[in-house]
Amino acid sequence: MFPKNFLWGGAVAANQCEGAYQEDGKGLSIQDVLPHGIKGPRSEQPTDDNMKLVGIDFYHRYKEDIKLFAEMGFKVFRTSIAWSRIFPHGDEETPNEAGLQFYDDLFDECRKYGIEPLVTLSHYETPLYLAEHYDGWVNRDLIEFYKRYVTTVFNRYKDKVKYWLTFNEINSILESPFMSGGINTPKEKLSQSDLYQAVHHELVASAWATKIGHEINPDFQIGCMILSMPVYPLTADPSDVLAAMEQDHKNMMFADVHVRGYYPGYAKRYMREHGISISVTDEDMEILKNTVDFVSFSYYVSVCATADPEKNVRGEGNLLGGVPNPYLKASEWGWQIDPKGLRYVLNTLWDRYQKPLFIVENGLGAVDKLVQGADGEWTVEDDYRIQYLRDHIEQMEEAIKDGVELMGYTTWGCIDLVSASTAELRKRYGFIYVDRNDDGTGTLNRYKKKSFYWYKKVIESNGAELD
Ligand code: BGP
Repeated sequence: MFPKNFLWGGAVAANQCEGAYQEDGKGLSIQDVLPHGIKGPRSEQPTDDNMKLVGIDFYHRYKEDIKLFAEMGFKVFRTSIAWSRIFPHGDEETPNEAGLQFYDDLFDECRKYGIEPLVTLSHYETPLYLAEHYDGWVNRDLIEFYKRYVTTVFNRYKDKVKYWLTFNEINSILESPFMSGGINTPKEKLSQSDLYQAVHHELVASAWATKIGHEINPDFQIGCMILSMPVYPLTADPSDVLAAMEQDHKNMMFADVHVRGYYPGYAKRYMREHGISISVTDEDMEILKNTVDFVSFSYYVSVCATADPEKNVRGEGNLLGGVPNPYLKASEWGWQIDPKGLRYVLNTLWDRYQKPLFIVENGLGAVDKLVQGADGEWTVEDDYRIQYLRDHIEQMEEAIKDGVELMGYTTWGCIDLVSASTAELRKRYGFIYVDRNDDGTGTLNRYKKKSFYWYKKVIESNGAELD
């Protein structure tokens, strides 16, 4: 049984759906020069083959889309604020009023239907200027710029938004320094010390956001957001078990600092033994003690780890990868599907922290086919998506029975949008089909998929009816 006030809903990110990349004073973000996601080189300038420049035109069509979310019964809608709409370069003293107004209107529209906004402050969309002129989060100055930005939006939306996330999938910076941390230095030239310095700056900035947010409105609920990915030992060999533990530590460090307020011993050891030296001030250590109200995470895949170098091959997967699991099937993009892993993650995080948990991303990226139904309406028969989501919701319910405190569930890409990793539109996650293709064609019209009606029933019955 799901708790009475369970927050059912869906999630998107500004850069993957809004488009309007130069409208109303918006500055460029790093996404505007990433036409191929993390799979290809960045461009010097925005180019027409970059599907994010138009996205799904959410900037102009959000009213129509929120209405559809309301029709499904959403209690919560997760989106991000594009930092470069508010501070176009990121280092200005004063914000861009037109950018602020857009989010006022968007949050008002959500509230009109009783939908609670859940807002990510930084979702892979650092202003490009900060990347090019400061090397992104490697530079300590970004802490001040971020503080100014979050103070501005917290003050502005303090009566409209209650739930906030500081950085999307903060641990992904280890794998994708440019997309996740706005770090311009090419990955192969970036030293581990600089990388971990950037990590530290983000962790400090995140704690600042929690402190500032609670001062502005004590009712704010502020969470961290981790890319969660269970790491299983490939075999029962104790060396594999330890390899799994060590790989897991790299990710858990981020949640540990957010929840406990200090670096765990294993992280200090890792840095020591890898010649990583970072500068940390006394003030930083104090600020880190501002811990989060809840722990949110994305969940798509699990991976395996092994101590045997010959078996240590990397499979496909959500930004951070690992050794494929021989027991699991994969999506069309090679992401291994593991609903039981969700119950495992929920239990692990709950046992570790005893903090409320929030699943803020989960879903299946698939190729969809628009067909005409018996009633003449265009739709997508996405039974595979329904199956995927049902299997995961069942495991959420198991975890709740285990005693886990779960606040809510926002499926990823509740409306089709541009993929983060591949920048494709044909990798669709939505309950709502958007007629837009990777060659830039399409009417941008919206169509309800079969899963739209299914999810509506799930929400209506508070998770009791999953068939
Ligand atoms: C997460 C990101 C999202 C989202 C999702 C699906 O890593 O937080 O922004 O896109 O994964 O990934 P993709 O779009 O690559 O299929």
